[in-house]
Amino acid sequence: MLQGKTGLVVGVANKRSIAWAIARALHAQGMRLALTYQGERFEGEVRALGDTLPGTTYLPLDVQDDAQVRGAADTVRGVLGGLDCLVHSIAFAKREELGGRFLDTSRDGYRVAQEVSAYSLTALARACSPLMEGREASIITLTYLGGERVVPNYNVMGVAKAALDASVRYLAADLGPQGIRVNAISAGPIRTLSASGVSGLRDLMEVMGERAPLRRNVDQEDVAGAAVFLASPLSRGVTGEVIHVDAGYHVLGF
Ligand code: NAP
Ligand code: 1JT
Repeated sequence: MLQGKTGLVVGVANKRSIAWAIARALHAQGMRLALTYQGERFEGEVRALGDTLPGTTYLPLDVQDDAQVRGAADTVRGVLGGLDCLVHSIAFAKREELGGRFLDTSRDGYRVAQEVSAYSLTALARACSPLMEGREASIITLTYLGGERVVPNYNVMGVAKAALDASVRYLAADLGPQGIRVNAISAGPIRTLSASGVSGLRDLMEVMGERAPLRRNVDQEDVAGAAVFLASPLSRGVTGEVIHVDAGYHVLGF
């Protein structure tokens, strides 16, 4: 379904990363990929994973560095030519902000969560959009219910996800005329590096699995399926949307 298309996937840290499941699923449909790694610390891990997907290229990207964002787009132009798909699967907040009261969020904790988790989508979309023009391209980001409703402990990340969700709508309006679609996948809780060590996540997942309409939790492959849909022409009429891949949990009002 994605033969001859190219994709830039941002947010692979290890084999449990949602971005890694998405990369595998896009590659399985024929997409040629560029994967990014944040600093040399993660280069080996990302290359070891990516080398199982023939044709993959690698580039360093810390989204807090404008020069690296521009550099990533330049590298993609050089290596892949144009770009059909951008997957944004990154978020960051200081551990001490993911607990206690949102009321106690520090100025710096608020700034860094917004910068890495929300502003980075706009920065990447701006850098990559010239490579995406006239190709029915697709931008996909990952969000969480904590941006729409109060989820205990999610705190400053919830406010960052609310900004991310709104950014999807404004970017969809800006980039629609160039044929570029922008959508988010709202995933249910999944045990990944980011989610590990988050207090209360185990209980939250247990409750979700029992109460969600599908009576189960979701995994990385569930999310990857929706990403293939959003990357493919099957979703050509969809933009500015948040698709919930959460076993239906978000529809509950009790
Ligand atoms: P993950 O494997 O830890 O992925 C998070 C990624 O963000 C890592 O690759 C991390 O890179 C990257 N990152 C953080 N700061 C960065 C920066 N300054 N520059 C570049 N990359 C940076 O966890 P994940 O669960 O797959 O998270 C992916 C996305 O899914 C996030 O947006 C998250 O909010 C969202 N999501 C997750 C869940 C869940 O329950 N797991 C649910 C809904 C939505 P390094 O590790 O190299 O720092
Ligand atoms: C980050 C972290 C972003 C954990 C994340 C995330 N997006 C989803 N999760 C999982 C999660 C986290 C909490 C939660 C429910 C789900 C941690 C590092 C920073 C970025 O609370 C109930 C806290």
